[in-house]
Formats: sequence, C-alpha cells, structure tokens
Amino acid sequence: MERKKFEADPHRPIYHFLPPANWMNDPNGLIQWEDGIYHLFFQYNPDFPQPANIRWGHAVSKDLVHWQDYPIALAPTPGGPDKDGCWTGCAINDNGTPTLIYTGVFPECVCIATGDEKLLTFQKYEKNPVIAKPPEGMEVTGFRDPYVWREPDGWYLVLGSGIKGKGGLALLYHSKDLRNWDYLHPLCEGKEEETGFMWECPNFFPIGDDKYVLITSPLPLGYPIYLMGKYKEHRLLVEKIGKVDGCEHSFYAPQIFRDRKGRLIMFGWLREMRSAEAQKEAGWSGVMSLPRQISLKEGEFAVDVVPEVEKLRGKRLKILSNLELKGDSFLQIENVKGEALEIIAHFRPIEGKSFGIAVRRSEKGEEETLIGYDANKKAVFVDISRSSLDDSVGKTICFANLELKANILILHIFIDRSVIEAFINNKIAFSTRVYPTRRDSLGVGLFSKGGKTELEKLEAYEIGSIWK
Ligand code: DQQ
Repeated sequence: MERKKFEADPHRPIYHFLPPANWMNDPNGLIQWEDGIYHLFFQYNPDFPQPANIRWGHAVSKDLVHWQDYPIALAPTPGGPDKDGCWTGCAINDNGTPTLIYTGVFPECVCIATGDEKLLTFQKYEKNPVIAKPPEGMEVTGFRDPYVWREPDGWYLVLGSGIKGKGGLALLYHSKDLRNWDYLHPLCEGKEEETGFMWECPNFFPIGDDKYVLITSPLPLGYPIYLMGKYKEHRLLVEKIGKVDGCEHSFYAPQIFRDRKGRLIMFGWLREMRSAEAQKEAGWSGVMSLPRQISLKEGEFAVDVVPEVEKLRGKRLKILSNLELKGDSFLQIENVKGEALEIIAHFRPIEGKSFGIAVRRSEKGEEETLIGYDANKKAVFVDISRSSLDDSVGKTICFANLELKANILILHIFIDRSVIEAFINNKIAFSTRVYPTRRDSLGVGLFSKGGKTELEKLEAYEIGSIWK
C-alpha cells in the first residue's frame, strides 16, 4: 500500500527492488535458502530517506526478480553493541540454522543472530559481539562488513578495514563455531594511493578452475573493484585488479552469493545522483540493481544480467534487422518509447567512430542518454551529460575499455525511470541514474558518427511494475 503513493513519481523505478519508502543502501545477507527461496536483506531506514538508525530490511523472491516484503530482520538493541545501527553483513547456512553475521556500531564490531526455519524472525546471540575490536596494535581506518565462508577446517571471515597511512585491506579470521574467532592475518592488502584507505564490504569467493576473487568497495574511490588471483596459504595473491561496473558513480557495496545452481549472483546498491534535498522531497532513496551473474569468460572477469530477467518482459514493441546507419545520422525508432523498457541491439561497426543508442530522449533531443562505442578510444561509454535539463543532478561520461574482437557490439539495456543498466557484449555492466525533466523524454534512437554502422538486429520490450 505504501508503494502506491509513489506511482506517479516519474523517477521511482517500477521493476527494480526498493523498499516501500525512505532509505535503502547496501544489499546484505544474500542467500538462497534450502527451500529455494532467495532472501535479500538490505540496509534500511524506514523512517526518512537518509541513513540513520540503520536496520536490516528483508524481502524474498522465488525467481530473483519478483519480490515480497518481509518484516524487518534486525534492528538496533538499546544498550547493545548494535545500539547505533545494524550495518552490513552476510547470511550463511550453519547446518540448517540461518545465521546473520553483521556489523554493530559504535564502536564497529561483529555480531551474530540466528533465525527460524522460515527466516522470518532472528534472535541475537546473547554474548554479542563475537569480534569486539581490531587486533592489538592495529590502527585501523574502519572495521566492518563481515563476509563468511566455510573451508574443510572451519569458518573463515573477512572484514573490511584499512591501516592508517598505508591503505585498505581485508582482515582474515578463523572459527570452528562462528562464535569464537581468531585473527589470522590480512587476506589481501592495498596501497592507499592505488586502492584507497578503507575497503568496505569485502566479498571473497572462488571462480573458474583455480582463481579467487575479492570484491570490495574502497573509500574514497566510491566504486567497487575486483582483485583476482591465486589463493595460497590463506592469502590472495593478486594478479589483476579491475572495475566491477563501468560507471563509477552509482553501483556500490555489491554483495555476491552462490545460488543452488552454483551461479555467482551479485546485487548492488544504485545510489541516487541527486541532492539530499531532492531525495527528502521524493520520500525515498536508493534502488537495488538487477541480479547479475559473475563468471570468467575467456579468463576475464565478466558480469551479465541473469536470464531470469526475461520474466519481466511485457509487450514486444519492435524487431528491426539489417539496417545501415549512415555516417553522422540519427534514427528515431518509431513505436519504441517509454520509461520502463528492455532493449537488445547488435551493431556491426563498419566505419562509425561513435555509435550506439540514445534513450530517454526528448523529441528534439534536448534531453538524452547515450550508450555506445567509441572506436578511437576502443571503449564503451554511457553519457549522462545531457540526460536532464536539471543542473543539480549528476552529469558525466563513463568509459570501459573493450576490444570488439568478433566485430560485434551487443547492448542489452534496461530502462526503469531513473535507473539505467546496460550489459555490453555479455561481460561489462554499466549502471547509472538519470532524472529527465521533460515529459517527452521517452524516445529511443540509433546514432552513428564519423562513418556508417550496421544494425544487425534490435528487439525491445515494455516492462510493467512488479508490485501489481
Ligand atoms: N554501508 C554500511 C557499512 C558499509 C557501508 C552502513 C557501505 O557497513 O561499510 O550502512 O556502503
């Protein structure tokens, strides 16, 4: 019911998860339970659209894309170690007992809570915190966001941290019973000038035949990175570092879990790109990304949207094929219009130096968002510099390097009012937020600059609300 009052809000997404109202940030405790149900917990302030008195909101899904609200799972206990907030953490299956391992503040510490078999209510462990403070002698820049996994000799926990004057790092702990933890050593350390002073929200998991990945959201970078390499003697020997998302401004604090099919599924928080004042006025802030799958493709870290998103498809709007776009041309696609769409386009660059799709475009192009390929830079880009005539919202262009090996560019784009997510060649994700001001900023078109481009095919679908 609470969601109904936002129906006419032109910026509020209709098929991405977000709570009924007010503030949401990081995804927490992602898990697919034994009965197949997916659980999504999240950092939540149900009172007003700003981060304060943070609780764990909770929603469930059978298919990763349609959600049902559940009661708040964790709330601060007055006088307890989480009295100032239940911050980020994870969920694990401890031999049939759903167990949440989370951050209590202040000071930052690790707490645990166990749930009933339906994961409806959670009891906090009476001896919380289970990790009270940083290891002796360590001057840390933060100490939060536990992520836990099992190895043959017990449980391992990685905590986001940093050493003053040196840089971000992930601290590794070991336990036999999830309640008594021993600090081992850093799982991995960064240099402040390269990867920031504090690593928030670490996630650690094996990928492919013999690689491991640490995903973290470093401060002050403000966007997540992956560190990939070999895992030896409980240390990550980093071979490659890269961005998890092509845009460096919205997608943040992702969490990754392995579902029952063995897939690595990731959700992230899509931050607003408008002022706190505008968020207050709107009455809500923060959106969850679509579920993404992480894998190795030809040895490279790859992100794509999960196939379940096809369940969101409504009416098919258009199919185009074999169309030549002349140099320096723009082609409006008739009948493909809207604020909630899925578009899949395959381009074959011939001579075009810059080509792609314009979305949320007003009739005369006063507002538009461009997603395309820059052949000179050999990079895909998302350009939100002209997405809105409102000067107070974010305006930028983001790039991610991409060699068009098979000479094909596939743009898989999701538009959901202020949210745009694009998946390029099934391996690079871009997430952004746009706030067009004009009511006619609904158009979709194709552009090619500096030479011709071939559109091999395009299909588009309407997407309706998941809350009806
Ligand atoms: N958000 C949480 C912290 C985490 C940060 C607080 C990342 O636990 O480090 O809401 O966005």
